[in-house]
Amino acid sequence: MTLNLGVIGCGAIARTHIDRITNTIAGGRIAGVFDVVPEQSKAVVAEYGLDATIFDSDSALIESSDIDAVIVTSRNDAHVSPILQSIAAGKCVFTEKPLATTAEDCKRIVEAEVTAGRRFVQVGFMRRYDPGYRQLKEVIASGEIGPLLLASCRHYNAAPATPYFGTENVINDTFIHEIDIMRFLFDDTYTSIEMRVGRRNSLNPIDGLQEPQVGILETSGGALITAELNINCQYGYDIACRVVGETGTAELPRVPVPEIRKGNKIYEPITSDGSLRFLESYNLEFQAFINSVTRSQSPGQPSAWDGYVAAVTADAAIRSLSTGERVAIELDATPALYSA
Ligand code: NAD
Ligand code: ISE
Repeated sequence: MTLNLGVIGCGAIARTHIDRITNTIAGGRIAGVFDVVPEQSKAVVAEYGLDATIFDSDSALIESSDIDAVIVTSRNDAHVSPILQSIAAGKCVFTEKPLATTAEDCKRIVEAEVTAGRRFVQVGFMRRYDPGYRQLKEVIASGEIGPLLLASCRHYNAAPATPYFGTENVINDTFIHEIDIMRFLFDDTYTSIEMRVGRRNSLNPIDGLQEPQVGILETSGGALITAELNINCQYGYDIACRVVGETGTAELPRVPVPEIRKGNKIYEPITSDGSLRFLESYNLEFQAFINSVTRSQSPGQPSAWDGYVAAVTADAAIRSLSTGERVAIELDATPALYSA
């Protein structure tokens, strides 16, 4: 069986997902597309030679009997409505991160699933599928480095993802990846977060965008996780993570690239394109989504609950940025739907 997928939001990341579903992974095809800018929908159909309907609204796509499941790749602040509509229509939905830009909106999605009595949503925290992070998780779970004490993360982008990137987006668009993956690695909840802003990079092109930022997360077990968020680093898409246990440390493996020797230098190239850095992770997360939905199962992890927890943490981080203080993180009790 081939799963007929409908894409809502046909921008940069949608193109990469349409490409992987059409040309790389198995079991799905793009059967419909919608974008508020009609030229965007037309362009992806032409670029990828799709046999797909161009819908004139997200509702028409979601309700169409030709669409089995939905992919939401619109901008961050446009995710909630198509996700809620998909749940109401009884269709599974893969949404890019963040689930929504506030915890309040994420909670509406969680409540819709709880009322429906099943999970429909998979959130695009693709690092959970990254082979490097998976290896790190295995090292931690094996007990080889002992109980975790500390972690440090680097999340650098060569330049901001959009011309309208704001100070809060450093948290709810960028840092949100570490917020999710470190909770996954530590297998623990967060109790507090503190944010600081560093000296402005003179090459930062956006007025009012306050970064680089540093975040300090504390887990309920008392471990501390620091993250450097630097989205004007100029030189490439650079992700690093080191965890420190009681008897040793473990680091995210570097991406294997050729070592170049030239002009009295030895160096390794680094891409500025995040969709290349995490290529395999995106392929694996989509294959997991397609496989589970095809088998009439709820989609795989990360769930809407994971999206909600990340948003509660991001909201607290944004409050810390404005108050300059450490902010406590408080979660609702986990509904039974997400505890398995
Ligand atoms: P983009 O600006 O290139 O594309 C967004 C598209 O959404 C545009 O074509 C826009 O016209 C369309 N759009 C806006 N509002 C819409 C609406 N209400 N309904 C339908 N379409 C609408 O942005 P992008 O870089 O492709 O990012 C899209 C999403 O993917 C964001 O949520 C972003 O956070 C996420 N993303 C995730 C990763 C990752 O690593 N997982 C990487 C990049 C982007
Ligand atoms: C973008 O939306 C992503 O999700 C990338 O992985 C991240 O590095 C970048 O900062 C975001 O803008």
